[in-house]
Amino acid sequence: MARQFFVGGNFKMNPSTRETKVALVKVLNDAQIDSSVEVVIAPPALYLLSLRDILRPEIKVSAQNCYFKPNGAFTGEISPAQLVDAQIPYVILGHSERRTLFHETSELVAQKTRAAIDAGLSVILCVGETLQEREANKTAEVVQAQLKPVIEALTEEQWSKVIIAYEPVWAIGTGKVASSAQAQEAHADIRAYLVKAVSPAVSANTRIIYGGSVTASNCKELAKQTDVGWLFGWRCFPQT
Ligand code: 3PY
Repeated sequence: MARQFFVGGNFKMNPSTRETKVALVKVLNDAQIDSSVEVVIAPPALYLLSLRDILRPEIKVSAQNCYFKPNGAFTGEISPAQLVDAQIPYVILGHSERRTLFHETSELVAQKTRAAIDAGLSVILCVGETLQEREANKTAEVVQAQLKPVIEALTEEQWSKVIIAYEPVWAIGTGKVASSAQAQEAHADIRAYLVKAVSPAVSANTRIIYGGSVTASNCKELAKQTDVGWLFGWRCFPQT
């Protein structure tokens, strides 16, 4: 099965005005998009519904996070069932900003991933190592430890709903980008791990994208190596 090329945009906690949002939507709605590419943008929760309604239909909308419970007394959280009910097809889980700033463990990320997929969402699952871990040659070990609880939580069939985003922490918000060779090596290690830990079919079919300081100028080179797409952070969008 050919893996569909994926381009995602993670807005993080941006934009901060409605005018900026409107300008951004215009850019996206006017853009030339190859019909073979899946395009997904992840705005703050506040804008999910309005963007879903004003973006052209082939651009999908993703939440940036969700909880694992379907409803209840969880102030500030959104449930997978609520996202599905609002016709939001994707959620980003395990972003390094959530792992570090909000202390999300890999076990919690796995629990959320399972709940999201059970509810009917697709998940952009972020993994990646810190600079210290890379320098200690621990990239594969760290990424595998992040993936392991997810592997334990999901059935083999559920992997068709997962896109793995390899996002080295040292390349998030720093302007430092992994070289295409570094990204390719990490992606190849993830695929090799999936062969052993899940199955050869899941390894072959799962999309693995790169995120971390991707820009219009470096994305072509990254795409040549990694074959499956990228996730842009907010700073790469036109910030009018
Ligand atoms: C970045 O590019 O900074 C990201 O965090 C993408 O998710």
